[in-house]
Amino acid sequence: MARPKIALIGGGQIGGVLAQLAALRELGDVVLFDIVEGMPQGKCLDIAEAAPVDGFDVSLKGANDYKDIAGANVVIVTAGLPRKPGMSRDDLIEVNSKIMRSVAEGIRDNAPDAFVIVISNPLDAMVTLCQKVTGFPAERVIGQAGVLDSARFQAFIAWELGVSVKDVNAMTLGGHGDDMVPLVRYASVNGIPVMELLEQKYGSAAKAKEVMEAMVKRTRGAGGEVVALLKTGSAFYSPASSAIAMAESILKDQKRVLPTCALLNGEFGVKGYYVGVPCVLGANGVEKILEFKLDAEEQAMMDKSVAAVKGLVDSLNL
Ligand code: A3D
Repeated sequence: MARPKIALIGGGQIGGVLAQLAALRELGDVVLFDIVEGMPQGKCLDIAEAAPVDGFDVSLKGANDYKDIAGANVVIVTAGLPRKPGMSRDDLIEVNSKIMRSVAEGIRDNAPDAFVIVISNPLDAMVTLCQKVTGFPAERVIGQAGVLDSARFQAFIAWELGVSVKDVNAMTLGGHGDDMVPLVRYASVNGIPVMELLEQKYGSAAKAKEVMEAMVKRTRGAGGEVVALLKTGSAFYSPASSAIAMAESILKDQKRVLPTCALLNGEFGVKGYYVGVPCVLGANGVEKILEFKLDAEEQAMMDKSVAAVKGLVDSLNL
């Protein structure tokens, strides 16, 4: 039986880590595509030569021709420019939408049965464009942002409370921008509300609220925090890990509930736009969108985040 095939479009910072993680986890054979000649081939050779040390049995191939992605089960897209200090994700729309159009055509014409996970920014707009150009059903075209935004929120909570990241549950909804919605009410340590634990730690509800607000703010600006430190690009280890978790859930039909940028059809009061929401990801892609009641404050934050997404997506005139 043939191994699954994973095509990575964009062989830059995130693409390279994606290739290595996919190989280390033996998710399938990897094709790393980029327009730069030699670079994806070099990265693949480098990773493949670590196989005897790490002990993985998959093949890795660098490519500059879309024909090489034929038969891919999952395609992960990172083609496009990352931001530099002082830039917002939205500043990338003009240059990255041109790139995304050509990438989506390449996927449509060469891997018509693939599931597509987009990472390129501005995320919500790039997923929308990718789905429109490929014409693939929406359950097969999704975006990675929420897994990472949620992981950052979870990490900050774990560090604050001095507990394992494995026991923290927390999620962000909405667009992948400064208005994203970290859900405080549902943040827990193995089911124990985080707010209750903060109150115990600090002895007052007011201080607990202040500490949580700081973590929410840090989560919203977490991408920018890394950009400011790196100076030459944006986060790449954590976005790669996040997209691999989504790909793995689809390839292994795990049915994990992961915050996913998915096309909504009335859920959370949104119709016809891609926005981050919890989804069941399995062998059929987005198998279910898990809708639940937001309180008035959460809904207001969600509406604000969705308005920002709509403004950007509408500017593409699709
Ligand atoms: P980078 O290291 O620059 O890699 C991008 C790659 O895309 C480069 O190797 C380019 O050669 C390649 N490329 C450019 N044009 C094309 C094309 N037409 N076809 C194929 N490949 C092309 O960037 P990166 O890997 O750090 O980031 C990639 C994207 O992910 C950027 O848009 C970032 O903003 C975005 N990003 C998203 C998140 C999310 O969580 C959503 C996080 C971090 C970065």
